[in-house]
This record gives sequence, C-alpha cells and structure tokens, in this order.
Amino acid sequence: MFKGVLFDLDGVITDTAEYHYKAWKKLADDLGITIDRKFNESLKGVSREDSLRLILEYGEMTDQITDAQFQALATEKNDNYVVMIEEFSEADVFPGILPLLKALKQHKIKIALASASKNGPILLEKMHISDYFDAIVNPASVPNGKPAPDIFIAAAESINVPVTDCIGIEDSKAGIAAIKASGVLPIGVGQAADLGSDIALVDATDKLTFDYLTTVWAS
Ligand code: B16
Ligand code: MG
Repeated sequence: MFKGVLFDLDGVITDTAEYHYKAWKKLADDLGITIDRKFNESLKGVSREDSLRLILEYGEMTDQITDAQFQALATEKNDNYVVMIEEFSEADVFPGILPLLKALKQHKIKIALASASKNGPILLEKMHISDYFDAIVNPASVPNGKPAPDIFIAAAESINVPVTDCIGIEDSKAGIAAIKASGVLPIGVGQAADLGSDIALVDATDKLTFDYLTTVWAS
C-alpha cells in the first residue's frame, strides 16, 4: 500500500492553471508575442522564471531583454496573477479533492505539496486546506525545477516516506516527467495527447477517489 501522496497544485487542486495562462497571455501580448493554449501546455508546472524564458525564446526576444527588464517582467506577471487569485476560497477547490484529502488522512497516508508555485502556501490558506498537508516543499529550495525530479524527491523526504511508497498527482507534461524521474508512481489529470498514454490518467479530479488510487497502486 502507498504511504504518501505528493500533490501538484495548479491544475490538480484548483484551477489556477487558467489564471497563470491569462497572466502570461497578457504579458506576451504586451510584448507583441502571440501565445496560445497549445504553447501554454509547455509552461504548465514550469517555474515563473523558466516560463518567461520560454516565452521570450518563442518570440525571439531573448537577446533584447536585460536582466533588470527580465526581473521586472516576472514581477509584473506575478502582480497580475496575485490580483486574479485574491478572492480564492474553499469554493475554488476542484471537485473530489477535499474528499480525497479527508480519506487519505483517515487512512493515515502522509500528504505533501510538490508545486513549482511560490504562491502555493497562500493558495492553500485561502482555500482552507493547509491543515491537510504534512509538508509543503519550498520550490526555491530545490536546485532544478520540473521536469527534473528534485521537487518530488524533496516532497517524499519531507514526509519521511521513500519515493517508491508514494503516488504523485500532476496535470502537466513537465510534472509527469518529474514524477517518473523521481521513482514516484504518477497519476495524471488530463488527456493522453498531452500527458502520454503510459500512465494512469483521469480526465477530471472527481475521479481521484481513494479507491481509484488504491486500484492504480495495486495494478
Ligand atoms: P508562481 P504547479 C506551477 O505550479 C504552474 O503550473 C506554473 O504555470 C507556474 O509558472 C509555476 O507554478 C510557478 O508559479 O509564479 O506562482 O511561483 O503546477 O507546479 O503547482
Ligand atoms: Mg500543475
């Protein structure tokens, strides 16, 4: 039986993925770079700074931006994003997540957050679910972001559970790659076309029941 569950946040626990997209789209539009939802798939799970690097590369603008401008753009995106999540509450927790957190607690399974977002702790507070988490990894504390395995390895360590006894839940291509590389068992939230057909997948979070996790673990 698994002993720990490592949760991604954006796109798994709540719909912040949409707000990240809107904030990046506005920033890119202002720079004259057109990004769409397909391109956005490559930003999911990727840190703020690496996302900005990818957008500037996509718009062939990398060489035109100084370090100071880069920092200012990253701050501008986050300022817009923070306004968008200002009113977050319990109502923004995706369907099925609260019952899953409760069931995991009941079964004494440890829970950790493995999100690339520096806004993770604030969001958990706003949604009133912080208390379910035994640990929250600070994404700034790991050397390499997703798709590197670092944050999932750190998340397993933070709850004192070997990676081989953990399930990781992710909605992004970079995140699934990170989980696979860490030795944790992945469950994807999304489509095979984005996340691959070689892992357990649900198309919506209400399918993430305790029984479903148990079945995936046993298979
Ligand atoms: P922040 P996750 C990731 O969170 C998002 O998917 C990604 O779009 C975002 O750029 C990244 O967090 C950093 O977020 O700017 O708030 O620090 O999916 O790993 O929970
Ligand atoms: Mg995500």
